[in-house]
Amino acid sequence: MKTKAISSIFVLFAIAAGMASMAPDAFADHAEVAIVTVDESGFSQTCAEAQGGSGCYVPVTATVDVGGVVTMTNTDPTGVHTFTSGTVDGFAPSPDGVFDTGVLMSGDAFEWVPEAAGEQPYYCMLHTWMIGTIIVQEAAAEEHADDHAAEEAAAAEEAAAAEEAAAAEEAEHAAMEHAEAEDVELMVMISDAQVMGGTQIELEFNVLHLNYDLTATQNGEVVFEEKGLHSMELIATHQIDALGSDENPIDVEVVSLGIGAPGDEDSWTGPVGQVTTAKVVPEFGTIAMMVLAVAIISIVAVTAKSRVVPRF
Ligand SMILES: [Cu+2]
Repeated sequence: MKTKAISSIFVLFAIAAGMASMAPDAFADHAEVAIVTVDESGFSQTCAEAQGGSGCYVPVTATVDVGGVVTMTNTDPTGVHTFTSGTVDGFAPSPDGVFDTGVLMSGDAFEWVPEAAGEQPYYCMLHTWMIGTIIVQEAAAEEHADDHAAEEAAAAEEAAAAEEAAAAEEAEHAAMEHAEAEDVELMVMISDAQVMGGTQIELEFNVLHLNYDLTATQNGEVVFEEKGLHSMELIATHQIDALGSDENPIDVEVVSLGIGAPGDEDSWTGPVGQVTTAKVVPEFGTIAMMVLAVAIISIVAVTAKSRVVPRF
């Protein structure tokens, strides 16, 4: 009786151990991978594998599934970099056009969803010693490798099923990416001050490198209009040659165009067309004091779905 109990515990343990050892292989997947840049890789080539380093991108070889998401982030606080698909021969780059992050400021990121299996080399346009490789594999390739070896006949059928699953997963990822893009929350705070017979508008953003249009109207007349503005910093100021009052308030409108380097619209991220408005009605305090009348009436986010969310 005692022996039986002990042996059944042993059997249970053996089963559990067997399952545990199988688990990592069965569930190994590469739906997402993050690649970052090495600090100061723009100043020194010591990170380059050719110079005996471990690579200027980390990981220097990344693996991802077809339909997975590769997030490329410039984490180097000292410089700008790109992740540009293609190869470099000495200093002569050959971009292949599969992806290009464009110039990423420190802290900026870019997402790429690979569509085909294979090895994808990439480099930094600005520092050609920075090179890396992304290995794109069929989704669940590791899982199926053993099955194929065991039974050749079932291989074709299985591959078709895997392809179907990969396509479904890809669609799912695409949908997810879309949802994420929509969920980027952009906040613009508008404040104003009376300066030298005009009004200084201060915009405070929660993101760096916002591109935007700024328009100010008074009594239906445009008193300020600039399109395609870019803010490197979290704060931007603009001078308007008009004064707001209770009777004649100035309506300020900021429309977001996207986040990213100016002139590189294709790689811009973030909400486009988000509108933030404010009414400027300066209140005068004591003499010679600059009064910051923060007149944030409403911040209205307009997404692609026309979802209207009032914010303060
Ligand atoms: Cu670089």
